[in-house]
Amino acid sequence: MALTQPQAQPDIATYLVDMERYPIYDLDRGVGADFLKECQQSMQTHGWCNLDGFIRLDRLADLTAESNTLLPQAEVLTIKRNIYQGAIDPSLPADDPRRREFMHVAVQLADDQIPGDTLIKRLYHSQMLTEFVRRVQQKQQLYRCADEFQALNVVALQPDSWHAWHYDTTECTVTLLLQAAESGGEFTFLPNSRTDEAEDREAVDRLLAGDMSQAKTFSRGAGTFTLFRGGYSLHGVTKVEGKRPRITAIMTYDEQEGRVISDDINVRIYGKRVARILAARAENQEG
Ligand SMILES: O=C(O)CCC(=O)C(=O)O
Ligand SMILES: [Fe+2]
Repeated sequence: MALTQPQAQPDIATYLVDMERYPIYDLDRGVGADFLKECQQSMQTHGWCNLDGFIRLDRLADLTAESNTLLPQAEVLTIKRNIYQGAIDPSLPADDPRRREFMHVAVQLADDQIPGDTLIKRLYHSQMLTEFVRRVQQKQQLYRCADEFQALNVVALQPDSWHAWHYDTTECTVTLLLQAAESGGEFTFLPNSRTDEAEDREAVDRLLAGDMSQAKTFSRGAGTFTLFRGGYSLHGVTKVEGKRPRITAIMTYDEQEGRVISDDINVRIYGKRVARILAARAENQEG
């Protein structure tokens, strides 16, 4: 009887990503190494790396259809938050724009609502993709976020809604546009508008006052993969116009392995559904 060796599962990225344009399968040699260098330079020079058509057009439809199938189960999240998503410098005057709270309304699937066998979850879990993100961000170590709610999210912005200006709570999030708005819904940001020590207050003030002249925006078709430093770059999405919702997958990474987010923050973001899950768990542990 012939013995067959178990075949290693091919990485889902080789199926979904346009490897001719974006050869992420080998970042150490040839075209892959050249491409990586370009991405790193773009991060260093501009603070972003925008990869249009990252997902193969012939595969994108499946990815989008899958999100559209899951989204009816998603919660409508209504979150009031300031741009820092929390702590404000107490020395700021009461009318400072940095104290302002913005309303964020989105239909949002949390990680635990996205099954493990979906293409999007498999793509997020792809070692090849995580390694690519790590190398572009030039981190010694980079792990997918281990939080059961935050790790991977699918966010639909309905017509007339926008994603309020904010800094992410993790440094390097990646966004993959699955379905573009008919118009509007532009991802807009101030690359590296702050460091751990300081913030470009002039640029931030301008954006908060509605002046987008210093902000960066791209025309991004569905399938575009964008890397930036969301924890250090004030960003948001302009108002979605037309009839079609704008859908993005948000992939979260952290330099620390096993990073989870506090229950308080998760309840604040994800609301009653997550509050119920956590309360039921606490009860089980007591009982
Ligand atoms: O939808 C996008 O392109 C960005 C979303 C975002 O900034 C976030 O979820 O933190
Ligand atoms: Fe963000």
